[in-house]
Parts: sequence; C-alpha cells; structure tokens
Amino acid sequence: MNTTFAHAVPVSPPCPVIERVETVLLDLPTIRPHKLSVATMNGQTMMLVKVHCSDGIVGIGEGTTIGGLAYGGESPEGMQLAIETYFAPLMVREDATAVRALMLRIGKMVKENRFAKCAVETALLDAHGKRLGLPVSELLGGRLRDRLPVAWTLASGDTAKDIAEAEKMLDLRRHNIFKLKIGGKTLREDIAHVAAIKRALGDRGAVRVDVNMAWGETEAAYGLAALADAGCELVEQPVASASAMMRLMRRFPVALMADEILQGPETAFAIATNHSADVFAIKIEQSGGLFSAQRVAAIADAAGIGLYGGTMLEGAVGTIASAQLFSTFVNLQWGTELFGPLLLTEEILAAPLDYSDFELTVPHRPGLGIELDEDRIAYFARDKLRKTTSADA
Ligand code: MUC
Ligand code: MG
Repeated sequence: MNTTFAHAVPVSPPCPVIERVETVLLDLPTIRPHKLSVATMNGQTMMLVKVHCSDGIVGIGEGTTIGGLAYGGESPEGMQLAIETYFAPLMVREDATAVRALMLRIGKMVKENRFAKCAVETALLDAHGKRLGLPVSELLGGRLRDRLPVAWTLASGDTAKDIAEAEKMLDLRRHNIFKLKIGGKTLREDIAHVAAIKRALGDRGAVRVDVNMAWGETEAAYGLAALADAGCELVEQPVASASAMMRLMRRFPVALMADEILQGPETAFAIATNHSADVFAIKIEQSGGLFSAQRVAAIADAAGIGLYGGTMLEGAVGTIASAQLFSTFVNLQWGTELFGPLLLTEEILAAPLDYSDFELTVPHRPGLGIELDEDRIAYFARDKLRKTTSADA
C-alpha cells in the first residue's frame, strides 16, 4: 500500500492591496449661521477620501475642520493636498488588511496632519470592516452600547432664537442637552445669554457652554463663578492654556472640559498629570485618528477624568466614525455632541442616520455601516472626484 500522500500545500489567497486613493471636497450649506468665538460658519466644507482595494472594496473617511483654518492648523484643502501628495504614495500596493501597521508607517513619514490621518484611517477601517462583515466598533474591541446621547449646539448669536430652537429640539425629542457657544461678546452679555436660556429651559434641558479659548484667566474666574450661579453644568475650554485651566480647576462648582488643548495621547497625559481638566472632549480628528482617540480615552479612564464624545462638526461619515468609536467606551459620562449632519441642509447618505429620543443609533452594518448617495456627492463636489494615485499609473 502506498503510504505517501501528496499533501496539497495550502495556498493563501493574496492579501488585498490598496489600488488607489480618491479625494473630494464637498461644500454644503448650514441650516443657519453657526457662530463660534473663532468664526461664523454659513457652510461646511468636508474632505471625503475613498480607498479603493484590489478585492473591490471601497472604504470612506472624512476630514473636516471648523471655519477653514480658523480653528486649527489643518484645512480641508490642505488635507486633500497632503493625502494626494504624501499619503497616497505610501498606501498604494500596500496590504489593505494591515490597518494599524499601515497607519504606523504613515505616522513615521507624516509627522503632524492629525485630521488627514484620521480621514485615511477611517477609510481603511471602513474597508476592512466591510471585508470582514463587521462594524468598525468590533474592529476597535467591541461596542458596549448601540445608542448615544446627543447634545445640540445653540449658536445663532441671538438669545430669543436660541430659546426657540431649544424648545423645538425638546418638542421633537431630538436633544435635551444644549451647548451654548459664548466668548464672542462681553462677559456680561454672555452670562446674561446663558442665564436667560437656562431660566427658560429649567430642568427640561441641561445647559453647557463652550468658550473656545476666548477668555483670559481673570475673566474666566469671574465667568466661571457666574456660569455656575446661572445653572451651567460644564464649561468647555474657557482659556487657551493648559496651565491656566489647571489654576481654574475646582475653584467653582462647575466642571471644566478640555477641547482645543487635547491633541492626542501625549497632550492627554500632560493634562491628566497636571490636573487641568475634569472632562475630555474626545474628537477622533483632533486625536489623530480612532486608535489614538482610544488611547486618549484610556488615559482619561486611568486618571478618573470624565469623557464626552466631541465633534469637529463633521458630516455623516466622520460622525459615524466617531459614533463607532464612542460606542466602545467604558465611560461616556457626558454623552456626545454628534449632531454635525443635522446642521447641514443636505443629506449625503442613501439612508439618513437615526436621531430619535435624544439619541443617535450606531449602525450595525459592516464597516461604518453607511452608504453615500453618489449622485448627491457628485452634485456637491467642488471639483470632480480626484483620482490621486493608481497602481497602474
Ligand atoms: C468645538 O469647539 O467643540 C462642537 C460643537 C460646535 O458647535 O462646534 C464644535 C467645536
Ligand atoms: Mg469645543
């Protein structure tokens, strides 16, 4: 009897590679002027990135800023340029399944550009989730919740209009947490504005404020005392520096939240070490991507700092990428503000997101779990979709 067998050597299929990267800038109007201390937005520009893989899967990601360059160092146009010129050549022909390894390689070659990195990482995770049949939350360790509380930002610049808007949101059962943008007017006017809104809403709505760094330290000391008296529960980034935040901590019965000074794990560690915040507003773009934002959350948890799911007023893609991540957080004591798509007049998804009963539903379908309406993307594209790099170029 012949005892030798010709063993078939298992041949693993070649791993899918990235074939090309596309970007597009979309200009979408807002439902009303959105007034922050740093800028007034009448529209939002989002940079969408598409990563095309050799297995036919396409992942999408978003990079969005507030007021162009008014908020930080990156702009949608700058992200598009960085991705076309520097990211895409590092990505093409690389293993599309090794997302973290590829992002680490990109990180070695691209020092800053946290927002652009986030957009690309989101697209890679979306593609890989679609490939595996899993939502992005499961690639990040597994979701702990399917619904996220969502705050609404009142920023019309007018107290009566803001109260009417808050009443509408309460009636619709869409939001019962309100963040007021202040810092653009005098301290006295701002405090009167907050106090009037809290008086009108009473216990039906929580009131928080975001000063976007507009105050000096002395002004902030007066401001925090008055805001606490007015019933405000949380003050976001009243001053620009982390050391001034530290000196203001625990002097007033109101929680202090870090936003602009929180720019990834290293800054998170320094803020935690120096006791400069009670709460972190975690933003996936500002953190440098979803994996980095996860590390920021771990630092907060270890330091006993509360978590809040922040937004850069992203559209649907960045919003759902954030939601997929926030759904995995053990602690999310202050909810989220993932309302960005609701600030825009136009829908860019084939099926709109579910905002109901004061919460957003985190999709269960593979990847980000959303689908673009390509006709609308083409309609709102500033240029036609730009093919940046292709394997056969
Ligand atoms: C910020 O500073 O937090 C979040 C809500 C909003 O209206 O602006 C953003 C940015
Ligand atoms: Mg903020």
